[in-house]
Amino acid sequence: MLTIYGAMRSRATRPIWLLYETNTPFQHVPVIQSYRLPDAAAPDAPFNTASPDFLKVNPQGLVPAMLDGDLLLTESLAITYYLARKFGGDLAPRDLAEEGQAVQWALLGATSVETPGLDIAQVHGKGQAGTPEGQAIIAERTRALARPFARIEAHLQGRDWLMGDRFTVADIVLSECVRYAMAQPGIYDAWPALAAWLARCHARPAWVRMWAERNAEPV
Ligand SMILES: N[C@@H](CCC(=O)N[C@@H](CS)C(=O)NCC(=O)O)C(=O)O
Repeated sequence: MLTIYGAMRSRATRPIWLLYETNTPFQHVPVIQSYRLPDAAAPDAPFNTASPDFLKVNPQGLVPAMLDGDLLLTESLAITYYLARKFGGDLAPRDLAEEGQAVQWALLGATSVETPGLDIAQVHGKGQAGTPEGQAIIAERTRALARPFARIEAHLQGRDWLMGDRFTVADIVLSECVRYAMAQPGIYDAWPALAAWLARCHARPAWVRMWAERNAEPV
């Protein structure tokens, strides 16, 4: 059976959201990041990214990972695109132009949005947003987000979704990167079309389901 490895508080949310959109059955193995555990090697530690049995699946020790029959995929964006192609119907690119756009939005998310967004999320997660150090990180990362956000904002003028006048896998993978910064009040204020698009993504029942499960998982 199709298996997704990865706790809900990880990039596993990307393929899982896609699978919820498509009502695709799968086995979920909620492998937790080893750094979230006090002692990942303890005999009673939960299945984690440093567990020998998980390293047999992904020697890189990262989640998500996917097994579909004999096919192992790592990298959340590759997994999500594969699943869109296999199960997604119109969620997948329809032609070569959409293929190019889909890859473009995924790479923009991975290379320009994800890291600054995660840094902002971490500052908030550690309760450091009010400290001078935290504020400096947030200010710098907010500046880094301005250029990719400007690109998304311009593209979304007069559009509800990133490509093809329909919700697609591109919206899933990019919005999952864009949301990392959402703990920062006002972060999207300069980008109203981006903010409205993110709200549309977050109104999807499959995202709401994924998010509830993600929030139910202990930090
Ligand atoms: N580029 C990879 C990044 C994977 C990654 O960093 N996963 C994190 C959780 S979101 C992880 O497994 N960390 C465990 C560790 O660093 O030990 C992807 O998109 O799948």
